[in-house]
Amino acid sequence: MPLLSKPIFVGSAVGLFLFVSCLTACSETSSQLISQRIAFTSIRDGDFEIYVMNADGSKQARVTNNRDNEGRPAWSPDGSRIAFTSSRNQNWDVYIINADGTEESRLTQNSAYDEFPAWSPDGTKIAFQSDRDGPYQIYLMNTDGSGQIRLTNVKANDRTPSWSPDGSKIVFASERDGDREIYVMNTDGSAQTNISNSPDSGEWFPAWSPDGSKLAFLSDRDGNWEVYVMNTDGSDQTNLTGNAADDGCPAWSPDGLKIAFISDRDGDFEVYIMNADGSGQIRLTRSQGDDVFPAWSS
Ligand SMILES: [Ca+2]
Ligand SMILES: [Ca+2]
Ligand SMILES: [Ca+2]
Ligand SMILES: [Ca+2]
Repeated sequence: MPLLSKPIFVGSAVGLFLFVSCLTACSETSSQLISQRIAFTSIRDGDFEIYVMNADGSKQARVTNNRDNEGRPAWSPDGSRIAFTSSRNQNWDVYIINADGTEESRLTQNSAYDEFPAWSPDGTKIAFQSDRDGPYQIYLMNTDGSGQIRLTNVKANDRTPSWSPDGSKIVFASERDGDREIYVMNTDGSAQTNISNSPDSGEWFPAWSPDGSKLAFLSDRDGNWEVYVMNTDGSDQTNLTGNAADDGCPAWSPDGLKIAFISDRDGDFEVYIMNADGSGQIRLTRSQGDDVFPAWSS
């Protein structure tokens, strides 16, 4: 990042140079965040709705307006549309809406719970979880709702899919080994592999980093929910939040430098952001009631 090439005043103290450089860096970071958007779910108006804000927390605006609950937003790769789930038909279904709240359409028509949409990097497919055949399993469909196929087939819950940035793999959480673990598979459902291998704790909610090298996920191995990060082979599992409250729902910024997450450290769940090493944790929402499921637009 460009810093001042020389002190403003000849002979000025190094301290002044560092101070001015910091101001430059800080304002750049702030302007980058203002130009990026985070979608999330909030109950601030009485039931859960999809909201969008700038990534510095400014301009929080409601996208959906419905008396039932809307949740789990996922951006289309071009940033124009948001997939989400709604309970308006007495069960959960996947919908798509333009980011400005226009042109809403329903993708699943099944009486089961269809939830947690995840858009493929090329924009052509949506992975989701459904309990239509028993336990939750991972499914795939086209973005108009056609071509719904099942990818996993086990007698335990498979949930919370997330795509690799190259579109070749899907990571998800599975309870097939008796506790929650992070699994990865090819997008045709082949080669399903446990990569977290932590039998004494629950691991779920994986999110693939934009450069493909890391997975953020949740674990309760330290007694409460924390955001962790690990390499895609399961090595180097590192606690990023380290807070006695529950922390969850990690979502990477498009440049991979930051992670949005939720925490109830201040009373109820609010959306926070932090640097990808866990430093610089900042609260973005300040509403009555829960703000959850942040999703960072690319
Ligand atoms: Ca609603
Ligand atoms: Ca449904
Ligand atoms: Ca586990
Ligand atoms: Ca925690």
